[in-house]
Amino acid sequence: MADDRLDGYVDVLKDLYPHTGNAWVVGITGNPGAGKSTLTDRLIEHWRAKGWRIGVVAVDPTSPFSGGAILGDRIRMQRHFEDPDVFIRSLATRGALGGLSRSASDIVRVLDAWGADAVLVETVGVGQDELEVTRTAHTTVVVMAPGMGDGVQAIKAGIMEVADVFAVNKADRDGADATVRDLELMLALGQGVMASGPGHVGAKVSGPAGGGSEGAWVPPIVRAVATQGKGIEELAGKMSEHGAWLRQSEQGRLRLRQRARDQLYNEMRDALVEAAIRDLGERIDDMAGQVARREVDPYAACDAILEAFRGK
Ligand SMILES: Nc1nc2c(ncn2[C@@H]2O[C@H](COP(=O)(O)OP(=O)(O)O)[C@@H](O)[C@H]2O)c(=O)[nH]1
Ligand SMILES: [Mg+2]
Repeated sequence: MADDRLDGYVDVLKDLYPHTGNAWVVGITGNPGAGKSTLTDRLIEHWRAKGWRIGVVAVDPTSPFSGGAILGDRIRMQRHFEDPDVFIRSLATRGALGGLSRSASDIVRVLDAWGADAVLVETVGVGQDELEVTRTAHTTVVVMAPGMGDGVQAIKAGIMEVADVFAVNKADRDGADATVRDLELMLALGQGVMASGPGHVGAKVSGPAGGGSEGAWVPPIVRAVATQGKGIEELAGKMSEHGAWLRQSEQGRLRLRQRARDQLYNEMRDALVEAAIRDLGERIDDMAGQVARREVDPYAACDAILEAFRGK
């Protein structure tokens, strides 16, 4: 129901809110086929063994009609469906009011209130909407796999930005070393380490820079073979380190504040548009007609609507 944003449901979210704030929200993103669902399944297994309660939101708008990818996700995580302490929700529809990220973050809140210790959000790292979804996460893992055009060139700039941990999955295949090297190089360039020579690269690319809790976070790179459960322990460990960094370091806390602000902006954007439509619906329709006839440009139309809305 949260993904439909039915009437009255904001009230439900409000009631739930005091019960939220305990879940660690983890984003798992990357190209289709990289192994996100298989890794998610392994991470569920890993954390269930510690007695954690787990929520999963699988967002895959790439196949809204066939449901193909979602079906695949379900199969990948099937063994956890019977477990009462694992709740898995698929979200395939694009174009819901407020978009995917709002729907996803609403469901995350519901799972948080349900008592999840961790909520995993699996999302395809392709479009803006999907990247937006990862902004709801505390810790985001970008999953790459060798030999599927996942070379560094193929990494969207936006994806680099959201990565807290890199998982180079399918390390049983040729090319994993090259993928790791490419990533290390790219991270080094991003950190400006190249200025002091490539010899520093290896040292830099692991955990919080400088070892102190106040430093910037440098995304570690973990190799994994999700199908064999290899590298999961290390991956989960690095993810936990990131979670701790968020809570304990100055920069981490700053990130948490930015995340809260982003979420507020999202909520405001939707609420403001809805309020304007409620108050000025006809006027906006009229403006849209004028824009369609090219009697007015959309910028001027927007200014006029804002003006009218402010005057309310
Ligand atoms: N060889 C190999 N195949 C894997 C590995 N992890 C996943 N796969 C396979 O890759 C395919 C896509 O995996 P899936 O988890 O659905 O990827 P997603 O689209 O990113 O969620 C499936 O056939 C998996 O069995 C791995 O570590 N090694
Ligand atoms: Mg998947």
